[in-house]
Amino acid sequence: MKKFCFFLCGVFLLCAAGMAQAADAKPGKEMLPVNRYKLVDTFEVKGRQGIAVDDKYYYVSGSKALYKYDKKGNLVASNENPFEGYAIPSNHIGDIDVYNGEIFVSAEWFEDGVGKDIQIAIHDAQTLKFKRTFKFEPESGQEEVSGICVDRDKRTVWMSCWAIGKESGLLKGYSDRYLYEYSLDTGKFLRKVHLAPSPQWIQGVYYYKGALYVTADDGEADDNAPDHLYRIDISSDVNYATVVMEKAFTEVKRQGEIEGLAFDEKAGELLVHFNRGARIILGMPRGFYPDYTKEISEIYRFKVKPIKRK
Ligand SMILES: [Ca+2]
Ligand SMILES: [Ca+2]
Repeated sequence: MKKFCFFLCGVFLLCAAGMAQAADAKPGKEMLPVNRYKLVDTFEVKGRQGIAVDDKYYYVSGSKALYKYDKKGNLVASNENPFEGYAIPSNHIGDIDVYNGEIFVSAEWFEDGVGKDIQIAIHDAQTLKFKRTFKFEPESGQEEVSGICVDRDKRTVWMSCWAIGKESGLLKGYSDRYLYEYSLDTGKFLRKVHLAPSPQWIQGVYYYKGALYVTADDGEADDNAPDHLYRIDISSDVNYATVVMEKAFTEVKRQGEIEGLAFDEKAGELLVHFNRGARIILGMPRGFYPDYTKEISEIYRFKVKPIKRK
């Protein structure tokens, strides 16, 4: 009995020491934000989905349209019939990217929170017209697409997912837990990366300086809760990745729906697309909040400043 008591005391002391150590432990550098983001300004756009940027222009996607703005915010081109030439009917465009004169469009048929028939379409950045298709691999298991981006260093294409599809039989209303990677040159599906933890309602994905960044519409507008930017380390070739919260968007004019994102490397800016004013149910606008008679879509520009840590 005595021996057993000593054993219990020993176990208790070991646990207490372990807990004290855990309480003292500080998160490693890799679990902290790498940048500060200072709001520069905002400008209103047509289109409620995504944002892409090259040296001269901003590109904005609506659910059924593509728009092009100069860097002063003037509309210079639009394509309000973007699905012309698509092989399968489509009614929804998510976040977009532009690379080497081509716009990468993630498209699908989207209804009441469920997506199907994912298509990756490449549009000409000059005319905004459909140019060619980038093959989607159904074996990847991806059932919905909310955003697409190009990893300029590794020459791969990444896709994000907003919700788990109806087919999976899993809990609807949560983001898929994966990001999906393809070869830019061959179009071959390479891997899916499991996110830990997985942000809820991912709206866009962008590659910037060795990491992926995703925007998540995880703040409930009715509770005035902010949405977030997360950073994902994809430097190794494994099929899982750690997710770090990079920023909470507390400075928006009214909490609403975060959408796509892009980094303007030349200007050193983060661009984030936000919608406000409309009530969103299952990913679709249904009526307005008081004081709003229409939904307002805006691009927020933030100056990016790297945080120096020892
Ligand atoms: Ca979206
Ligand atoms: Ca939100």
